[in-house]
Amino acid sequence: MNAEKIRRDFPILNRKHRSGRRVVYLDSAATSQKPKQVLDAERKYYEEKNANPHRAVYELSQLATEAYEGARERVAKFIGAKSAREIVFVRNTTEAINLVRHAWGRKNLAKGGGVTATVMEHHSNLVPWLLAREEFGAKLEFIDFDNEGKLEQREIGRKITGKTKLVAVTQVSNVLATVNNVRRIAKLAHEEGALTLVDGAQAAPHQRVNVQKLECDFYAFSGHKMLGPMNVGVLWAREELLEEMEPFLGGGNMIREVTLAGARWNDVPHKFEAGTANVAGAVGLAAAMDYLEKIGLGNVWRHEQSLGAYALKRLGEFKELEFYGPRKASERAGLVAFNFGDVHPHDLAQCLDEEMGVAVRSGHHCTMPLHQKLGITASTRASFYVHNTKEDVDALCEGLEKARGIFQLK
Ligand code: C6P
Repeated sequence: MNAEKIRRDFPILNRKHRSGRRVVYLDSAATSQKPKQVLDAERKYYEEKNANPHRAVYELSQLATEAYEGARERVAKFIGAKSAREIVFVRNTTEAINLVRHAWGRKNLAKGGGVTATVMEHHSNLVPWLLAREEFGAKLEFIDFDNEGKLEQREIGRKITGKTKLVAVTQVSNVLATVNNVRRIAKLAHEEGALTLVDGAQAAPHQRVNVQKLECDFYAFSGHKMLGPMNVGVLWAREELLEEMEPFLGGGNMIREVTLAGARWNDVPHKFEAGTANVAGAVGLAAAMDYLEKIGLGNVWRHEQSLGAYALKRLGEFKELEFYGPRKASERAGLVAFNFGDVHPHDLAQCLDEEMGVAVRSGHHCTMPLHQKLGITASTRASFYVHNTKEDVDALCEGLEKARGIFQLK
C-alpha cells in the first residue's frame, strides 16, 4: 500500500503547520483525520437527501431513511454481524458502553452481579462499571497486567468465575498497544455463564474484526477513530440480547405506541435510537468503511505494525526513553506511549509541535489506573494510521533530538 498516495486523500494533511512544515499527524488513536471520500459522502447526503428519517412519507424523507438504513447494512457487513438489526447507532464507544450499563446492566447486575474488567481499560470501559457499582450494587473485579503490558493469564482464570455476569475488556490498549485475545476471554466467560463486552475503539479501525468469530456478546466502537465523522459510533449485540434489553433513552422513534398510561417499544435496533438520528454521520462512517476495505484491512494492519516496528527501533536509539507495553513489535498495535527522561509529557508534546509540527498526545490518555499501575502520571503517545510514513517517525525522532538539547538531557 502506498501511504504517500493515501496521504493526498486527506485535505487537512495538505495544510502547512504554522512553522511552514508539513503536518505530521501522530494522534489518530485520539481521533483520525478524514479522507475526502468521507467528506464528500457527508456533503452529498446533505445536498441531495437530507430530511428526518423514519418520519415522513415524502421523497426526501424516504431517501434519508434509505441512506441511514443502507449505512447500517454496511456496518453489519464490515464487522460480520448476522444482520443489520444487530447494529445500534450511538454517538461513540463511550455511549455504547453506557447503553449496555443501563439497558442490560440494570436488570442483570443488580445486587452483586459481577463485572470483571482489566486495569488497562480506558475510562469509557471503567467508569460506567464504577457507576454500576454505586447505582445498583454491581461487584467489580480487575485483571492486572504484567511488566510487558499483557494481561496476567492466571488472573484471567481467577477473576472470571461463576459469579461473573459480564467481562468488559478492550481488544487493543490505547496506551500499551497490547492486543488482547478477546476470543479466548469470551470463551472462558461463556463457560462461566457470563457475557463479554469488547471495547473495539482501537481495534475496529485497524484490523479485520468479525464479531461472530470473536464470540463476544457486545462490541463497541467509534466512527471518528476510523476515518469517519465525529458523533457516530456503533454498539453491536446479538439480536436476542437486544430484544431482552430495556430501552436506554426515551423519546421519539424508539416507540411503537404511546398512551398517557405507558408505552410499547419499537423493534430493535430502533428501540435504542431515541430522537433524530445522525444520518450524515452514519453515511460518512459507511464511506470510511468503503475506504478502509478498498485499502484492505490486512494491509492497514501490516502497514501500522511495520511503522510501529520502525518506531520502536528508532526510539531505541534514545537511551533516556522508556516505552510501555510488549517489547516485541509483532505483538503490538501501531502506537507507542513513552516517557523521555524527566521531561513532562506536556512539555515534550509542545516542543515536538513547535519544533517539528509533530502532533502527539500527552497526558493520561483517559487511563489513570493504567498509569498508576505503571507508576507514572502521564506519557507521550504517537499513534499511526494509513497515511503515516517512515518520514513521520523520523520527524518525531528529529524532534526528540531537539528536545534533548532544549531540556538539557544528558
Ligand atoms: N481514546 C485516546 O486518545 P470515544 O471517546 O467514546 O470515541 O472513545 C473512547 C475510548 C474507548 N476505548 C478506548 C480503548 C479508547 O482508546 C477510547 C478513546 C482516545 O486514546 C481519546 S481519550
